[in-house]
Amino acid sequence: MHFDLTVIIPTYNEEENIERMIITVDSICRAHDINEEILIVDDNSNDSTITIVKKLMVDRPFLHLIIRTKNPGLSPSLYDGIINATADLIQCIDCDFSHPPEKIPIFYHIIKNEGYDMVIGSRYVKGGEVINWPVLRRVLSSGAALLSRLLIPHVKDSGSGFFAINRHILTGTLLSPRGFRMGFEILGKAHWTRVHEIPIVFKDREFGQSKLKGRIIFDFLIQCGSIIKYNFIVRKSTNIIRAWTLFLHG
Ligand SMILES: Nc1nc2c(ncn2[C@@H]2O[C@H](COP(=O)(O)OP(=O)(O)OP(=O)(O)O)[C@@H](O)[C@H]2O)c(=O)[nH]1
Ligand SMILES: [Mg+2]
Repeated sequence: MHFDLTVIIPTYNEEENIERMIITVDSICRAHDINEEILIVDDNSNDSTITIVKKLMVDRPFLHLIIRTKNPGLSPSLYDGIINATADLIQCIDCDFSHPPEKIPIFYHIIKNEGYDMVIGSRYVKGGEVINWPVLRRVLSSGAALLSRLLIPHVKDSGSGFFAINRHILTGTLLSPRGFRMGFEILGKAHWTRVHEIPIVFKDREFGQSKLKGRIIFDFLIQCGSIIKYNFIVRKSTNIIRAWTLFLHG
């Protein structure tokens, strides 16, 4: 079956959000004539997320489910979703409505028709913002965004989980997904030439629990080291230099 776009939704215990998210994404794609695959990548949730998805799959041939039992984590789940996606164009979106699903057709249009390799929903470009976040989350997220800009300076929000890619940029790339920042891993290592950011308003989740843990900071620092090594020691990529060139030359 041919799909125009694979929408990957990573889940862990999202029983309050999953049904509404699947129905919302599908109705938005239908309204814009996008023939989408929805791929749920679940880390073996112990609530009723998997049961709900299986029930919805009965009359939705575009809805697919991967249940993971090893190496849990958000980035490893997104990576599994990407390598199992049916379409060449791939959209990642959180399940908790923090990312506005109504923007999916904009990502799709830019990546399909304007030749961009990656489109990022950014909280830190003009028009983007974060609402309802506690001060500590704001400080940590802004700090990580600043540190990320030391490596990939032309992208303001490389940590966003709301992004779309053309899968061709991953050919021949060795990713080491860990932590929460899969987009940053792709920016640091994959073969992109053109990246675009669009503003998004990021809302804190209304339902369900956060899975963010303290070790996410540790994972991020390891990831920065891995991207530096990939660029300057293993020399499999020149993305850091390219990003700085793009930044300095506007
Ligand atoms: N498969 C999988 N999905 C995860 C994991 N951790 C989080 N997710 C999903 O990834 C998305 C983002 O996780 P969140 O817990 O919302 O993280 P966050 O947005 O940084 O934090 P809050 O919005 O405060 O909860 C959600 O759809 C989660 O269900 C994980 O370990 N495995
Ligand atoms: Mg969230």
